Amino acid sequence: MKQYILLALSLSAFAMAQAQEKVFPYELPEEKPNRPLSAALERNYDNYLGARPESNELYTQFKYTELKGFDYNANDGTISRRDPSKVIFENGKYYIWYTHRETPVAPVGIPRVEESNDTIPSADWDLADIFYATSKDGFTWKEQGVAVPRPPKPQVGWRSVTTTDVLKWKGKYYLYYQAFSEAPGKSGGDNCPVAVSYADSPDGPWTPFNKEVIPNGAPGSWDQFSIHDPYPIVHNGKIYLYYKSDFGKTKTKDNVRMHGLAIADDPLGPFEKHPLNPIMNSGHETTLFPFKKGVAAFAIRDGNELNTIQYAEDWVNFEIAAMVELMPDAGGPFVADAFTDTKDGRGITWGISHFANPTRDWKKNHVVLVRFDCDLSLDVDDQQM
Ligand code: AAL
Repeated sequence: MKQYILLALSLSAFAMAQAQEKVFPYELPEEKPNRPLSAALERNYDNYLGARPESNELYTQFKYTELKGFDYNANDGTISRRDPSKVIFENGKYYIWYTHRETPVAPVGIPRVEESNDTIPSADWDLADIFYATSKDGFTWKEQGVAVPRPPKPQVGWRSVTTTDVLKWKGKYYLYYQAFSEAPGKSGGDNCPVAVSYADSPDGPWTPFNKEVIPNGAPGSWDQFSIHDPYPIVHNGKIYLYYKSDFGKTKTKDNVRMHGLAIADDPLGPFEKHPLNPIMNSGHETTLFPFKKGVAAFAIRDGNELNTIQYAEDWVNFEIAAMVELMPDAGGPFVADAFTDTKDGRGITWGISHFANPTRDWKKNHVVLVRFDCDLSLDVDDQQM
């Protein structure tokens, strides 16, 4: 009799557990449950690429590693390297291009126009040239020197050329960059259009096109003060160049940053700004890569949707795909399929980014390049990071 009672009790406990599991499962189901859901749970299934961060292909954590091979004058602030391009692999090695400043003193504050002159920079990216470096393994780099120097006055960019990114198109190479014809901050914002130089080899020599290739917007438009962080990718047989601009009266006040898109059939233009610009409501520097049919973008540091990775299947209308932390500043990823016009982007696992003011001393203010690793590849499994 006692045995029957025990059996009955354990059967009913089992049945209760089963029933409960249907309502409060211990494992979060990957598929959307077929029952009324709270707004938060609806969103969890409708808005993200996976029900848990671990199953969301655009979720990752980031790991950082110091680079070897760069000399920073004992980090005294007189040498800065920042805003790296995406990484490309050519001639058996990796290449990056970046902003290189070497000045007698560091810029104090961001930006300090009153104290700047022909040799004292107003900002970390003032009085800079575009340098490049190569590496066999992505950790140890050899600085190869200048790729694009600032041109003589009054050519566009005579004051500073910065924040470059690379395009490979029909066997030629193109570097797009911010071209300053006055010290950053002088007219409030950065006030720079985009210029371009081209070469037959990633080792140069680079020929400047000597014209603005993407001009600032008309007065009153969202991108009237600057076209920052130009970032080209090949899509649908065209050049999709993403960029960032600042709305705001000054560099430090009321500033809102968003992303825009300009499209061209030819690397030297004309570039047509997308009618839906701005196409991302957040983000600082531009980091994007083909992903499946669409494009994925980092929303770094600024805006309502900061610290997210976003996805646009049509390359224009971005949605939040994942929330992340400790994102790379100014990330320049190694994007193997950036220029192949892929319809099945494979994602990224590493790149170069920057850390600002590593000594935490404004008198030694400068920026250093670092490596980041992440797990945003469709070909590499989670365990490899
Ligand atoms: C960066 C970029 C652009 C800005 C400045 C230098 O991180 O957004 O390049 O002009 O800051």
